[in-house]
Amino acid sequence: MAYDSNNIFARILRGEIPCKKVHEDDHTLAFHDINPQAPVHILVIPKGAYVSMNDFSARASDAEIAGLVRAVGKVAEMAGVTADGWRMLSNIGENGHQEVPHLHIHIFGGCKLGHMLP
Ligand code: DGP
Repeated sequence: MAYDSNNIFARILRGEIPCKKVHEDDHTLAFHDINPQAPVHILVIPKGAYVSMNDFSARASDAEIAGLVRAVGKVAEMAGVTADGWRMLSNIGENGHQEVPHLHIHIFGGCKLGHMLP
């Protein structure tokens, strides 16, 4: 799937749409989900133009991959969920119910999360 540079997260990255920012560094931006599904629900996105883990895993540089993983860990720590446990999730494509076609990692926490089975 080709990257659509007008997707909502691309527009957030360009500052065209506001977000409740949690963290930003060279490779990533993290912000609160507009429709939280848990007391903590934060999205971490790479700044690069990647649709999903499909192309990120294939095309991203080692620095971008490390940057995203480090940012997810840092944001979880900042959100105060590491001691009690949390969940990271990335929906991919149609079967994965991905709505926004820019790679994003969901961070859920702050309560006992339900089991997630297909
Ligand atoms: P999904 O693509 O299904 O993994 O989920 C997309 C998530 O993005 C969904 O939880 C809602 C969130 N979202 C959609 N539009 C916006 C927006 O404009 N701002 C923020 N902060 N979150 C959004």
